[in-house]
Amino acid sequence: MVSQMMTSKDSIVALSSGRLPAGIAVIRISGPKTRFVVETIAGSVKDRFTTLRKLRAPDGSTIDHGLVLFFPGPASFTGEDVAEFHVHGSRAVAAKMLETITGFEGVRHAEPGEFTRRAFLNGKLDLVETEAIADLVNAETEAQRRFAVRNAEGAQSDLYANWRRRLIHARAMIEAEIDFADEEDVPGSVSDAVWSDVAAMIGEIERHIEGFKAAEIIRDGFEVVIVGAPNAGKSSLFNALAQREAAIVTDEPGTTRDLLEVVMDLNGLKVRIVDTAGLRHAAGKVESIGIERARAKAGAADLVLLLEDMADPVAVGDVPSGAPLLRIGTKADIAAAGAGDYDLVISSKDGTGLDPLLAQIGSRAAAAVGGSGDVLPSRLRHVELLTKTTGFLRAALSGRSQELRAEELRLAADRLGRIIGAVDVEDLLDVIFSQFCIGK
Ligand SMILES: Nc1nc2c(ncn2[C@@H]2O[C@H](COP(=O)(O)OP(=O)(O)O)[C@@H](O)[C@H]2O)c(=O)[nH]1
Ligand SMILES: [Mg+2]
Repeated sequence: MVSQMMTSKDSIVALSSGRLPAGIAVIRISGPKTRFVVETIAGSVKDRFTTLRKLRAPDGSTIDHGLVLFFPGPASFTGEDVAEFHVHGSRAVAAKMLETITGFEGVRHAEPGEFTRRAFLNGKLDLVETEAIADLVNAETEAQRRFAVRNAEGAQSDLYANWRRRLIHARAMIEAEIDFADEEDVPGSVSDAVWSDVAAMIGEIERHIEGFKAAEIIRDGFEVVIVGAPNAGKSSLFNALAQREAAIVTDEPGTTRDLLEVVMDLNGLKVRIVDTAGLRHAAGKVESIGIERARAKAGAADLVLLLEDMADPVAVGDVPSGAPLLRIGTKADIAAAGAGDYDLVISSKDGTGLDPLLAQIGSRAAAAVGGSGDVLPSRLRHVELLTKTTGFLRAALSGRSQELRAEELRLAADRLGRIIGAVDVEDLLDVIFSQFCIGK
């Protein structure tokens, strides 16, 4: 909370671009000292224009030549005066720039997420939008980028703000009815319409909450778990998909004892492939733990690949899984054709069937994340508050008096307000902004 109190006075500076050395480093500064720092280092520059300047330390020596941009507040990212210096991306230049700038009275290094935090505190972004910016900065796949950019533009916030407006309106109608209850001609149909809208909203919110699973898959990846008997060819498939020797392959049963994971990008979706210990009974202590882990992993997977050596099929019994399961016959290069009942037949050795398998995984992953235009809750935080919202809405529907029911509506709207940061979120800020890197 100390940083909170320093916020309005201090100017902050950070290296906002990535790891050095790089072609260019971007050093960003925000706060009341910004203009003075820019004018001292680069001379005066035209607002919002890019200017190439010699950048000088206060002792007059040249630090570098670079581009300077100055954005006067409040029309800037943080809402304060903001400047950027684009300099040569060496560690020495960046270090000298940071040292020089923090040498000014009232300027210090920024904390993680502090630029964005100021943007939030100055009303430039709501909380959901700041979270989306964190996601955008961290996006690795095309699906993550699309999802994050839509929310950074306000798609998710708009949804919550609309629900909240509807609830505030509903409560106003109910309170009006309470106030005018004595009068003869208050139409009962007003509150009927309000309560049917509230009931509809519960359904809308619950459908939206169901989308969290899809959001998790976009963010954390679609998890594909490979299971089967020892020597079924699991690690060989895993390596073929990873396109490297990530797992040890031998003809000795029980080689893989722990979970191994590779991350792939399939058509812009993050997919995690997990190799597991072979399922069998006669196993030593370490291997048994591995088998337990394999079963647990399969139980929580988004897709299970059950491998069977077509040349030497071994039954593995039940595979615990709530997820769809693909039965895959392996070692097609040495097994007789048409050996059994499989969804797909592969050979990790000669590559047979691997493209169709990848296509299957890709289309199942795409189906799991649903339509690309859906607005989804992007954080567990949102789901928790949405669940509380529907709880209050249900209480409102069944409340004993109009007064109590209006109060439940207030509590519900308040929870939606907490999601976007419209009400009382001081306690959430440190948690949320700790997700950011320095310089953002
Ligand atoms: N001919 C052939 N042998 C395979 C194939 N996949 C795996 N193997 C062999 O089967 C044995 C067990 O493979 P591995 O991937 O370690 O099986 P895991 O125990 O299920 O992980 C090794 O000797 C592999 O070389 C395949 O597609 N064709
Ligand atoms: Mg293995």
